[in-house]
Parts: sequence; C-alpha cells; structure tokens
Amino acid sequence: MTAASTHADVAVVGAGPAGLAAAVAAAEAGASVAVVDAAAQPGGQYWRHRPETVVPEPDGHGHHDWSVYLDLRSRFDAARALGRITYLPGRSVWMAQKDDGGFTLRTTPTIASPAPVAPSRPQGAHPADVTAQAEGGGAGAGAGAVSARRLVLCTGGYDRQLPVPGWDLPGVMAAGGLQAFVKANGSLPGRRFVIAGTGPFLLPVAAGIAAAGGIVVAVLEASAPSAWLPHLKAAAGVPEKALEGAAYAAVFARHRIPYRTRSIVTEVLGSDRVEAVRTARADADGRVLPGSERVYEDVDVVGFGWGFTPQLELPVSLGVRTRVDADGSLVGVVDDRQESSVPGLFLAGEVTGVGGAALAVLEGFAAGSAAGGSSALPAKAAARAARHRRFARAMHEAHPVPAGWSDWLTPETIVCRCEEVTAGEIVAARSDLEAADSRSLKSFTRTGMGWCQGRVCGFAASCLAEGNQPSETSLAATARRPLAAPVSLGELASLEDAAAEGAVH
Ligand SMILES: Cc1cc2nc3c(=O)[nH]c(=O)nc-3n(C[C@H](O)[C@@H](O)[C@H](O)COP(=O)(O)OP(=O)(O)OC[C@H]3O[C@@H](n4cnc5c(N)ncnc54)[C@H](O)[C@@H]3O)c2cc1C
Repeated sequence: MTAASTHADVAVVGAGPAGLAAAVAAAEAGASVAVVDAAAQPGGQYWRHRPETVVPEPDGHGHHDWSVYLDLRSRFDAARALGRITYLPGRSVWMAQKDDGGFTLRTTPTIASPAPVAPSRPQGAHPADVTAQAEGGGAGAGAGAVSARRLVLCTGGYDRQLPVPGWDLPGVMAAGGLQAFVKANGSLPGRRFVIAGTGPFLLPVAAGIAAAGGIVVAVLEASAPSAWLPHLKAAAGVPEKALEGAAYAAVFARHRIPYRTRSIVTEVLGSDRVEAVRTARADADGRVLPGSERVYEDVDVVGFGWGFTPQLELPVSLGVRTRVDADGSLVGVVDDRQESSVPGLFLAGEVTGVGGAALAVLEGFAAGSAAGGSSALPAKAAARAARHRRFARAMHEAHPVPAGWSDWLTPETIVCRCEEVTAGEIVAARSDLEAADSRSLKSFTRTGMGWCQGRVCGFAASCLAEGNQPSETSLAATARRPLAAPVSLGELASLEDAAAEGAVH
C-alpha cells in the first residue's frame, strides 16, 4: 500500500518538545503544516509516556513540565482539528531532498512502531481526535512523500556511549534507553541497578527507577561538584535547574541511593549477563586512582549515560553547516531565527546542541514562527533561550567525557558491537595503517558499518582514531548516512519511478 503525498507550507520532522512547539508556532502563524514523527504519539524523548489507549490515561506522573506539554498538545490538536496541521505519526523520514520548490521528504512506516490507534488522551489535552491517528497514510501504510516550501528538523538525539570491558553483556543499557523504558512501560527491565557516566541526566534516571520500585545500588558520577565552581553565574541564570536538583537530592535521601562523585565503572562483570560491576575512584581526567577499586555484587542492570549525540543525518544530507559543540558533539549551525546555512531549512532542539527540553521548546517556537512567516521570538523568550544555552555550555564543561576514558579499555574490549571490532584492532589500524578518522576506520576495520551505522560507537571510535578529541570531519563522516532510517528495496526502487515521472529532481 502506498501512502498519499502530503503538501504543506511547512514540514516539521519530530514531535518532541522542539517539533511540537515548531508545528504549533507555524500553524498559529497561518501556515499549513505537516508533522512527521517516528513515534506513535507526540512527546519525543522528554515527554515519552505510556500508550494513550491504555487506561488510566497519562497524568504526567514522573514528568517535568507536563503542563507545558499539555498546553502544546492542546494547541497542536486544535490546529489539527482546524486542518492546519497534518500529523503523520509512526513514520520515519529516510531521505530529504531540496529542490527549487522547497523540500521533499521520503517517509516509511517506522519499524517496530505500534500502529497508531484510536483516541484516548492525556489529561487536559484537546478533546478532538487527539491520538496518533494517521493522516495521509500513517503507520501501516507504505512509502509516502511530504513536500513543503520550508522545513524544520527537530530530530533530537540518541545516547552517547563509551565502551568499557563487559559493556556488551546483556543487562547493559544506555541511561536514556532505561529512562525511555520506564516512561513508556511504567515497569523496570531489572531489579538492582548501577547508573554511571556523567551529567545531571543520571539523576532523573536513578530517581525514576527508585520511584518504579527498583533498587539503585549506586550512581557513579565521573565529575565532581567542584567542576561547577567556574560556572555559578550560568547556573544561577536558570534557577529552576537548582530546584530540580534539590528535588532529586530528596528522592536520593528517601531511597538511600548512594551518589559517588569522581567514580567510574571500569568493568562490567558476568558470564552470560550482568552480575556485578568493578568501579574505581578517578582523577579529574578519569584516570583510575590506584587502590580505589571495589566491586558491587548482585547487579542486574547497568545504565551508562555519557550525554547525547544529536541526530544529524537529515541536516547533514541537506548540506547544513556544522560545528563541534562544547560537549564534543557535532551540531547544526543556525542563526537567531534557527535558520541553517541552507535557506528555508530550520533546525531546533538537540540538533543545534544538547540543551534540554525547555531550550528545545523555545528553539522550536523560534523556528516554527520563522518558517511560518511570523516575526521572531519576543525579547523575553530570546533572553530565556540565551540563559538556557549558557547553562547547557556550563553543564557540558562541568561534566566532560573524561579525557582518560580510553585507559579503561583492554585490547579485547569491543568498541563496535555490531561488527565486533575491538579496541586493539582500532588502535592497530590507527598506528599501522594511519586510520585517523571514523571514515578510514570503516574501510580498514568495519567499525560503524553494522546495523547501528556508528550511532553507538561513532563518537568513541572517532576519539580512539584521533587521540581523544574528535574532529568535525570525523564526526560528520559518522553522521553522514544516505538512508536516515531502514527502508525496503521496494521503496528505494520507487524513487526511480518517481524520478521518471518527474517528481524527484
Ligand atoms: C532515549 C532518550 C531519553 C531521554 N530522556 C530524557 C528525560 O527523561 N529527561 C530529560 O531531561 N531529557 C531526556 N532526554 C534528552 C532529550 O532528548 C531532551 O532534552 C528533549 O527531549 C529534546 O527535545 P527534541 O525535541 O530536540 O528531541 P526529541 O524529544 O528527541 O524528539 C525528536 C523526535 O524526532 C523523531 N525523529 C527523529 N528522527 C526522525 C526521522 N528520521 N523521521 C521521523 N521522526 C524522527 C523522534 O521519533 C522523536 O519523537 C532523553 C534523550 C534520549 C535519547
């Protein structure tokens, strides 16, 4: 079955905090809007919630800023009811093209996405037809196309991971993946958890596990609170973050969750799955302090969180200018209206820098307003966005990926899990074959050539090839994936038919 083509003034990819705000702003500015999202219902990562078809309906429990979501959601649903927004959930954009008339998006049903189902709604949402009801061909339909004069990409990010001996054992998860599991299912993938890595995101993950009845054996933070001292002004600019931190501290105290700073997992132990972790105290560069090692027994899930990697396939494929952000991520460059170096193409949310949901919403409003032909954000909102950006920068600088993380590896540690390429093979390719970036590593070792296409190992492999600081070129080579989502051969072949009919330029 082939989904219908959709035409709109503005296309938005992603219905997370940034995408929802962009769609609402563009629609309220008078534009017709098409929103494509891989998920079955709106919310993205931050407001991921249980399926709305299941009772009791989601009430925002365990979510921050749920009232912001409800406001965006009711405006989104109101615009849908008026026919201003066409919502295409459960569909992934696998290719984007620019032509004289604007942009064309090729979409495919999302693999493993539950088919959108009939309405139920989150408390307070607009009563009209609110759920992920496909318009113009949603999940379950075949290939589809969306064309629009302007495009807003709000594709968010995914967990950044660092390898460590044993991280390929079942029971090791990404911290964001763990969080998503708990939010979407309201249950836990295990009983006893260790959460490790760096950054404030470890706190909600551990708190969510404790609230769902899990035991958090320890939270291991590689950085130290003193790393915030040079950034107190930036931190004071967003006081709500301190309040959020205090609330987590209370949860940690209530559930007696040990929070250890300057601490890392040096090895995940187990034969068929996670059984324990070896940990150590580390210096400011992440180098193990001799004699500080200990083992936490009886652990069945380890969640690693080393920040997020913006999902840049679509922006990179359209040729946007990129840069390396303070956290070492490749991000899209935008102006103060969120417009990229490609005219008519706007970026918002994590794709312009990992800065949290509140910033993503502000950027979404700015991008959607501009794409919809309205004026810029009010000065107050722009100032708020600037404060959030300063906070994000401070957070990245206070919680860096430890410079010495590669010391935790052994030559046998698998770095690319899809292709089972070890750290030893990567180092040998670097020293013997001069493989000094992710692209050369692909040719010599197959690193990043498997199912995930370098999404999991790309950052670490770039660091290993280049001596810790990955370059923009290496990261861009990892982000360059001609197909942004898995697609059938039939859908690829249909491109030729479309070209023959003159639909593709
Ligand atoms: C797994 C995970 C869990 C997270 N949980 C939290 C949390 O609990 N708390 C917190 O503060 N931060 C969390 N974050 C960080 C988070 O991303 C937020 O800061 C915030 O959600 C960013 O908003 P966004 O709109 O930029 O992106 P997102 O919320 O990530 O939304 C992006 C949307 O784009 C869609 N998308 C991506 N690519 C395509 C494509 N090719 N075609 C169609 N649709 C596409 C996705 O399905 C998604 O709905 C999490 C991140 C991840 C990766």
